[in-house]
Amino acid sequence: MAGTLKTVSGKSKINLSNKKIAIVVAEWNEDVTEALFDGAHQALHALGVKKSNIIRVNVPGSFELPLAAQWMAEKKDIDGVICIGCVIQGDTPHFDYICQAVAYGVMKLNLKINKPIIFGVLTTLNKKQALERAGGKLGNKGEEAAVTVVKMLEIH
Ligand code: RBF
Repeated sequence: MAGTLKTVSGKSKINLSNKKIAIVVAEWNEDVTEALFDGAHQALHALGVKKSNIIRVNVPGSFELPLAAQWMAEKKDIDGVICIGCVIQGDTPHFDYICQAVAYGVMKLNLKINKPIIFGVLTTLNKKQALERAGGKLGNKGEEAAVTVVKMLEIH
């Protein structure tokens, strides 16, 4: 059994109508990252975040996610950031370098900025695995990222 799915069930316990969330989206494997973005955007709205308070920024690839997330998180009015990406294993070791750099960069940013910066990055062996997690049979990890940022705002 894969990990527990965290799906949207009703509104958040806190008032999210004045919360502003940035979603940073990597353009590599955009069929996957667009589906993840849609999942995150719809879930944030369903939980109570106003559409006008969801700010989207695109970056070329996942490696660029931490810096763009930092730029967004540094803005006073941004309460949290969701990083969306999809890194698919190829024939060379780039996969390991990119995944490690992004995961470490995002984690470091959480502690530096003191705001929730969510790791919504798929790291898969192939496109099929990615699509299964981007609205396919294993749910939508973008939606889970939205639930996660709201849970972090609820406990802060
Ligand atoms: N970015 C992704 O978001 N997903 C990928 O699967 C991906 N594969 C890459 C493979 C190679 C060989 C290279 C050089 C880059 C890849 N990138 C990928 C882009 C990377 O995140 C970044 O945008 C570029 O390396 C420029 O800094």
